[in-house]
Amino acid sequence: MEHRSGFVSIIGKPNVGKSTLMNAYLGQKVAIVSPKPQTTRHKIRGILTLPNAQIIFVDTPGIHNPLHKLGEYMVKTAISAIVDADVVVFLVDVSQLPDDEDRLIAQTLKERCKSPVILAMNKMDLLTPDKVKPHTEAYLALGEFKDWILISATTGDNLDKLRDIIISYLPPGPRYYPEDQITDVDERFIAAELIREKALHFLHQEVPHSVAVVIDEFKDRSEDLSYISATIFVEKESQKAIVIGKDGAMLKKIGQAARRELELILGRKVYLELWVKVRKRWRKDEEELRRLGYIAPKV
Ligand SMILES: Nc1nc2c(ncn2[C@@H]2O[C@H](COP(=O)(O)OP(=O)(O)OP(=O)(O)O)[C@@H](O)[C@H]2O)c(=O)[nH]1
Ligand SMILES: [Mg+2]
Repeated sequence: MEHRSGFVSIIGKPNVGKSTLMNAYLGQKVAIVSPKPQTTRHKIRGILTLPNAQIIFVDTPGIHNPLHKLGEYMVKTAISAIVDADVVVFLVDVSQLPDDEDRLIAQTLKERCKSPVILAMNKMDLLTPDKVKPHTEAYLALGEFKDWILISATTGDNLDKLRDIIISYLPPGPRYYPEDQITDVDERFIAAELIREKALHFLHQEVPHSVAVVIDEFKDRSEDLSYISATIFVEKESQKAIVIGKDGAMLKKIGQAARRELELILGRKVYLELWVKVRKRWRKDEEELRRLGYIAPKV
């Protein structure tokens, strides 16, 4: 069979499992995951190389009604991934009925997407039998889809079938990336994201959403030891106190968890130093956003 390749954007509202799905296909955590919505903030490519095809997945921020400039950046980023895609996977949480955000995305796809759209109904492991029919029908009514399937990104159910459907809609093409490359992001990005993931995990309410992480220094001290210094930015002094915790206990927890996982991913020892700083209302400030690495694509 002819070799196929292309960009497959995973589009959906926050928290439906887009990053979990991409990681499942790659067999490795490339994009961070959390039970809190609006975890992913950037486009992240994950490359799946098979004998007959190369799928370049593009994980995207959840599309939502933005409340601040960071949210606007995230939605623009996701929409730019719709425009650039060869195939779009519209991911929904089938354990719930569609809501306004799902309808907004379906409408956006209708207006802006020229490529085939596959509806993937995720979290089927949470779907009770009585809800299968009403829920699948409600999602199918949202738009025109080339194909649709029920999946579970966490149990792996039907992921092979979805992969084959995706490949059947990819154009013929070469391998764009070497077969051993699984992402386009570098170790600095992964380190910053993992620190943010642990902050999301340990912090609550508004605090995790106010966190941005910047790597200040990333040096290989020897073949088996890296030195990483990073700053966690928050929006208020009160949040800074929470992130540091009593006698630095919270910062220590975040640092230890991040270091452990970084060592696994990088395959070497990591010396991690964390700092906490306040950048007042950075999520609402264009200039601050740019400084923190959120540079909006044109769409
Ligand atoms: N039960 C169940 N949980 C899932 C499934 N897929 C993802 N999850 C969980 O759903 C939550 C959100 O997953 P993410 O992958 O971070 O969701 P996302 O769509 O990338 O979210 P944003 O980045 O915020 O847009 C996590 O707690 C996942 O473990 C699934 O198939 N079944
Ligand atoms: Mg995500």
